[in-house]
Amino acid sequence: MVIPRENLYINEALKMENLDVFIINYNIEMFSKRILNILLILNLTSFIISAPLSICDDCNYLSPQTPSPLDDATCPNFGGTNEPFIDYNVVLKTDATNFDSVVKNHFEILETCLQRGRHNVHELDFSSIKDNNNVIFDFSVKGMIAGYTTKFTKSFVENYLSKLDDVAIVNENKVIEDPFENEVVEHAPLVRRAKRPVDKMPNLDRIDQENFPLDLKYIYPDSAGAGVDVFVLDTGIFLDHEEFQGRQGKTKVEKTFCGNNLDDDGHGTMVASIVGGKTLGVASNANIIGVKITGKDCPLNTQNIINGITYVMQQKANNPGRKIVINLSATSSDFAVGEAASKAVEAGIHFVAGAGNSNQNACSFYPGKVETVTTVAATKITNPPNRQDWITDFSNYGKCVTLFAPGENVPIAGIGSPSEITSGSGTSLSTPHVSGAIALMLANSDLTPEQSKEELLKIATKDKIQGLDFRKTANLLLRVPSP
Ligand SMILES: [Ca+2]
Repeated sequence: MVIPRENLYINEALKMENLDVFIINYNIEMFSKRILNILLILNLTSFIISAPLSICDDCNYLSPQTPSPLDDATCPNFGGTNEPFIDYNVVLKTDATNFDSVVKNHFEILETCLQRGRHNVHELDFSSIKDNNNVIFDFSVKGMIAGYTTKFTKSFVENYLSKLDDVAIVNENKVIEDPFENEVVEHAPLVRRAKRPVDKMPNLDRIDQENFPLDLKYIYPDSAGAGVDVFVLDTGIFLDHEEFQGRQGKTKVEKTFCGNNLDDDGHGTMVASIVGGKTLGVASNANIIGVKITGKDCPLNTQNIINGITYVMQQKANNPGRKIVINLSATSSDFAVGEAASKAVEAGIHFVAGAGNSNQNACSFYPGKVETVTTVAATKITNPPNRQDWITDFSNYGKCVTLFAPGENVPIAGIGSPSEITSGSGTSLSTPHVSGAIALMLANSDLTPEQSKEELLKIATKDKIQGLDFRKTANLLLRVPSP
């Protein structure tokens, strides 16, 4: 028999010698709890703290377990002077109803207490900042995401900031070691599509047909991604390259979080050339918009990935009608990157991310782990006469992978000269195939991110990829929409 909880309480009480005292305490305790509930509903927690309630011995539950949002009466102690200040990325807990008030309260107190200037990173000219120590880098986008990067001591974060009700994530800003690890770029020049047989580009040839043999054609809708903006969050783009000249779609580097907007690394240029290069690209009429988040002298860190993502969200907020795809070929272990990506998708941005190149479970990396993000692993196409699709040796795998696209020996634009074409391998190169494919879809539709992902899965080539026995992954290979 199940004894109702209240009865059990009373039965136990009956065993006690001083029944009256117990019942009185019990009633006062219940009364106090009710008062507490009412106060919590009214958000009058300051009253609880100041009101002397000594009517019971164990009143711990009356003290809020976490501090309420930054108290504007007194500035918190930001930590001892001996402790180093470290950069943290903070994402606030907001929803549609409380966005403005959370942002206002939190930032006002930060600015007042820290005596630091707050700058909107999406409008900020970073070269104008002389002293990072005294800046709050605000990456909020109204109604979509609220957060910032600034310096705190570790003990302040652990003991105070991380416990605030309005803080969703506070993670140390870490440099991502070797963000494009294991990627190989060959410097043996290839010949351009216009001047050579298509059999030198099996990657494009493969993604428009189900079965081998390759038909030496790459067939796609005539609109070729026109009117769609693919933001390439990367190292910038070598705009003088012939792949980006004379296209219908425009190519530009619109924003940099890393000094000048030149691609001194080559990674962004090769990714952009697969998205929409004139001869090498999947969607040769799409607009390609570079956002530089890393470069030779600018190591990739969480902050810059978030800055890049939220920058694109701001563009979507400015013009909700824009059809926007984000291509992020880098991975991070920081949940904050996943949160930013998730919010971007909620804002209507189609988000395509690389699975990573470490032959591990893709679920270990953000933003690929985020369910609404389209996460791309890499295949290779074996040589004739026995052509097959295989998962590459380096590709990450597992249930967080949405689908595969070619990612080994892919022809790409180089930064050595305006005509340099080389080849490269990595999920960084399979990812832009999918970004281009989504641009092809969006040029002729108004699909939501959820719908474009569904459509990708629907039209994908099924069960052709070899080598998945020990790296269980959905056997789906990119197929671009038919004309
Ligand atoms: Ca073909």
